[in-house]
Order: sequence, then C-alpha cells, then structure tokens
Amino acid sequence: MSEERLVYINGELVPKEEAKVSVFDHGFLYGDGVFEGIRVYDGRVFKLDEHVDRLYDSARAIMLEIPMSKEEMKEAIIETVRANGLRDAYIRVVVSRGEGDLGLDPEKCPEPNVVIIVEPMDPLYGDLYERGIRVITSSIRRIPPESLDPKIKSCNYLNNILAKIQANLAGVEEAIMLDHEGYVAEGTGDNIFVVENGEVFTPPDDTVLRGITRQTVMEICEELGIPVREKRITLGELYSADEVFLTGTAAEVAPVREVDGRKIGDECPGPVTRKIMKRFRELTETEGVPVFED
Ligand code: PXG
Repeated sequence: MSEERLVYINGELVPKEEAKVSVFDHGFLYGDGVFEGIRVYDGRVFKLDEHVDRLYDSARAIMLEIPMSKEEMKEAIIETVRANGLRDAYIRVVVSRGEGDLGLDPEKCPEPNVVIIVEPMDPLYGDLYERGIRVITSSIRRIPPESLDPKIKSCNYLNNILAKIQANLAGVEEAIMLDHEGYVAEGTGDNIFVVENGEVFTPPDDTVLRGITRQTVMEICEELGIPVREKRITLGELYSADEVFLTGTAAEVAPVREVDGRKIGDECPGPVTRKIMKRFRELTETEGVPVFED
C-alpha cells in the first residue's frame, strides 16, 4: 500500500502532483462537466451503483458521453481506492467536457476528461453530530428547474457557493436555499428533512438534487415504520419543526439545532433523528462494495 496519493486520469494512475488537466478544458472555462462524491467506509464503497447511475444520468442530460461503460467506471473507482490504500475516504469522480477552444461550443471538445480523486475524510461536522449544527437561510435561491434541472449534478456550483459564503459570514455551518417560489429546498451540498409530530418530510425532488443519502434515509424511515413523505415546506414550518436534519454523502445525517437564530425543538438530536442516525451508521458499517480482499 502506497503512502503517495494517486489520482486516476483517463485510464492512468498518476501521482497527485502530476494529475493535471488543460486550462482549455471546458470544465475549467465554463464548469461544463458532471461529478459525484462517494464515501468509503471501512474498505467498502457505499452506494456505488447509485452514484455511478446518477453520474451517467447527469452526463446524458448534458449530452456528455462518458468514454467508458458503467462497469469500467466502477472498476476504475475501486482500483483508485485500492491504489491509495485508504479504508475510510471520500471519492470525487469528475467527468469534464474536455479540451476545446475558448468558445463555449461543446462540439469543439472531442474528448472528455475522466478524473477520480480519493482523499481521507473525517466526519464533516466533527463533534457536532451530538449537539447539532447551526444554519441560516440564504438569500440566494436554488436555480429553478426550468433553468437547470437540479437532478443534474453538474460542475456548476456557483449559486451554492454564494450561499455557502453567506453561511461563512454568518459564522454558521451551512446555508439552506429556498427554491424560486420561496419554499425550503436544500443545503448547499445536502438535502433537508423536518420532523413534525413524529412524521418526516422532505421537499419534493423537482427543485432539489435527488440525493442518494436522502433516498437511503427515506428507506430507513419506511423500514423503521416512521411515516415519511415529500412535501413542500415553508420557512415558518422549518422554524417550528420538532426536529430538522440534513443528509448528504459528506454531511451524512446531521442534526440541526438552530435555523436563523431560532432554536429547533426541545433537544438536539431529537428522538426521530437519533433513530435515523443510528440506522444510517449501521448501514454504512455493513453495506457497500468491498475494495480490499480482507
Ligand atoms: N444537494 C446538493 C445540492 C448536493 O450537492 C446533496 C444534496 C446530497 O446528495 P448525496 O447524493 O450526497 O446524498 C448534494 C451532495 C460537500 C459536497 O463537500 C457535497 C456535494 C457536492 C460537493 C461537495 O459537502 N453534493
């Protein structure tokens, strides 16, 4: 097992310092590309099929042909994790439009670039999983689906980044974005759930990313007999919820203790969030595609 970090680029594993793409890549020039963030827990890749399916769906939606099959992509991901010898890690897969000229026409880019990066990862919110994070609502709205379908996980994250800057300036962990109609949509890199009278709600997936952790949490609720459904959520409903939590590959299941300075519920994490966090942890500890022959 190597100490040196290796990055996959177009079929080759190269040292991190040599992992470079052209400044003419339209991913760099225009954010023209798609990506995935995936976790490895104790040597197993969590929800690999789901992430690869979403990557290919995103690519198809932007007419980007990934120059390898899904099976080859999964093998490349596993190979890259193995080459880096990391049992707990974050994987970033990026497929960019590739090198072209300075115009934005993607037809001038004959070959996409496929990059797989693997890095060690600690829990995103450290010890806050036991106390809850604080969030604000951002004045930056989620891009409406008629402008850019939120199901496409594209390399264009500027509106989310603007929202994240607001969270940073406010000194809190995350920003919640409203959709173009003013309903609660999602965090900058995570989906949102509220608990009200023992029922769990999350915004419909027409205005948010169809998060893989979101899907896992909805399945957990069904398994545990906790009522769960998609529903439009107003800001008032968010403030008065019994419990609020965020979900994402990086965030996992993260309880929220404060929204715009308003304390949420009586305790954080609340009882329903705790049950979901526990079951989610069990799944990450037991499921996933093995990378190493243990
Ligand atoms: N919504 C958005 C807008 C996202 O970018 C999620 C929800 C959660 O989806 P998953 O499938 O991961 O449950 C994401 C996830 C980060 C980071 O470092 C997260 C994401 C993208 C880039 C960085 O927290 N996406």
